[in-house]
Parts: sequence; structure tokens; C-alpha cells
Amino acid sequence: MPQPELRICLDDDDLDASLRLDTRVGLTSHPKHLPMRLHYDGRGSALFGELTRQPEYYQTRSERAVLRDRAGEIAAALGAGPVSVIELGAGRAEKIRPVLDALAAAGRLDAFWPFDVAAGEVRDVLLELAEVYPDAYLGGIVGDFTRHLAHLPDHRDTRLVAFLGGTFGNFTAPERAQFLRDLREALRPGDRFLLGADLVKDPAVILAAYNDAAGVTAEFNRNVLHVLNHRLDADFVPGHFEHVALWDAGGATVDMRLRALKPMAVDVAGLGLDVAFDAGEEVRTGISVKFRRAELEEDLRTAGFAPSGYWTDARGFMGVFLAEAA
Ligand code: SAH
Ligand code: AVI
Repeated sequence: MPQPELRICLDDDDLDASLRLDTRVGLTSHPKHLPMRLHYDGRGSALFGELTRQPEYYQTRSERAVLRDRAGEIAAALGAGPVSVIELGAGRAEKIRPVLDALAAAGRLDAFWPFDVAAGEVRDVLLELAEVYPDAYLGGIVGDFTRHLAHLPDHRDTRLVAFLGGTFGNFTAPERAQFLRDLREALRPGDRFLLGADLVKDPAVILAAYNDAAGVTAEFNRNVLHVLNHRLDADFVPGHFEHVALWDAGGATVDMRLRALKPMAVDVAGLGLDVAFDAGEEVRTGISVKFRRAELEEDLRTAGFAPSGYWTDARGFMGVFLAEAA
């Protein structure tokens, strides 16, 4: 069996440079902020996996149900020929599997490429899937989907770019518009985009998913401090920060923060930076936007995509959108 190809768009030096820049800018800003991308080291990816199994985190179960129940329809909606699938922010690439299975069963799965900033996840997925899809070309991309979409593999057949899990909601509105423009630019007419988005619903259901009883989201959120301790020789005491998730109804957004429980001075030795925190001061660590179908389809059209399919689960919690590069 040939070794799967691995393309590295982000090496350790790039990661280190962006970690340093983002941390310096974020911790010297008012209010302080840190990007969500930093949460996903090995421990962060494992915590995210644990989070997806919490009873309150409906996103994974709902989206998995849509993809399991509608995989045949999705495969049929891609036309009749061979398809190369690229999954952005793939993580363990579990939810896309029914679609890959449907294409493979019809002899139409030409290639599969997981694309993720977490190199370990990409390598693990390739090792696992090489045995499952022996007839498909397997390759992986270690990259940042806000910077490296121009590196999408250039298969001549229809390319399906999947972006699942609601990760699109972790962008601000200008970032979402930029991402859609960059993606459209990277695709050819006829290529497809499969987007999983978390839908607006009862705020109590949404907030429970970001405040699970077992405290996994809190630990995932605090993981960014472990990353800074480990990578930048900082001396954060993660237990001195509490996890906060707030619902902003106007922006249909969950706002995640870490709140200092007491005044603190933190030494980020790797940056030569001392950072003071007031008691109660908050560091913004990420957002998770929830969507309405019509608005999201309008955003897709504005970026040059033609929406062509929409599926949701029985409770209408997650939406899966298919759009064609026009
Ligand atoms: N698609 C999976 C995982 C979602 S978690 C699911 O639906 O369950 C978000 C994933 O995006 C993680 O695997 C994380 O490593 C990856 N990620 C986050 N920011 C990224 C970025 N800027 N570029 C590439 N991958 C990123
Ligand atoms: C990856 N992403 C879709 C998650 C979300 O729900 O926004 C990240 C997350 N952060 C805290 N909980 C989950």
C-alpha cells in the first residue's frame, strides 16, 4: 500500500512565530484575547473529542445523524462522476465517513484529504483510513484554513470541500466573508462545498453545550493557558481562571472567556512579557456563532456559491448546506 502523501504548509517554525505574535498582541490588548486555533495541541484535540461525547454537546450527535441519514442523497447531489473530498478542520474525520462510504460504494471516491492545523490528527486519520479506503488516493494537509486554502489539492475531478462541526461559526463576520471568498477563489466552477453549521435555537440548549456539567468545555477553554505554559514558558495557574460562556442574542453568538479569579502577575518568559490581571478581568478566547438558513445561503451566494442542498436533523439543531462554486 503506498504511503499517504503529507503536505506541510505550517511547520513548527511557522506555528511558533504565529503563537508568539498572537500571544503578544492578544495579551497586550484591551480587552485581552487569544485565538481559538491555539487551543488545539494534542491535549486540546483530545479534550475536544471528550467534549463531543458530553450529553449537552448536541452538535456532534445532530450533525452525525444528518450525514449518516443523508449520505446517499449528498453523494447523488454531487453528480455522477468521481469525487475528491477535502475536509477542512477535519479533526478525527469521523462525521464525513458516511459520505466517503457512499462514494466508495459507488466506485466514485477518488481521493480524501484531511486538512487540519493539528498535525497529529491528520497523521492518525491517514493511518486509519488507508486501510478503510484502499482504492482511494489519501493525502493530508497540515495547514491553517485561514491562510492556506490556495494549497488545496488540484484533482481534475469534482472536488468536495467539507467544513463540518460548526467550526465556521468560530469566525467573526468579516473572517467568514473572507474565508468564503478565499475558498471560492481556490475552487473551480462545479466544485462543491459542504458546510455544517449550528442553527439558532433555544439559548438554554446552546448555553448548556458550552457549560457541560462535567466541566469538559471549561477544561478545553483553559487548555490555551496550558499551551502558553508549555510553548512559551509562561507561569499561568489555569485553576485561577474560570470558564465563562455568554449568549449574545443580537449577534446569535456564544462568547467564550477566561475570567481571572484574583489579581495576578503572569510571566510569559518566552516572550519576555509580564502580564497583569485584575480580579474579574476576562480574556476573550473564542466565539461560536449560530446561523439561520436564509442568511447563511445569502452569504454563500455573495461569495460566488450557488446553494443546492440543505439537510437538518429531526430537532433542527444542525444544518448541513451543499453549495456549488458558480
Ligand atoms: N470537524 C471535526 C472537528 C471540529 S474541532 C468535528 O466536526 O468534530 C475544530 C477542528 O479545526 C480541530 O481539529 C482543529 O485542530 C481545527 N482547526 C482549528 N483552527 C484551525 C485553523 N485555523 N486551520 C486548520 N484547522 C484548524
Ligand atoms: C470547534 N467548534 C465548532 C467548537 C464550537 O462549538 O464552537 C469549539 C468549542 N469551544 C468550546 N466548546 C466547543
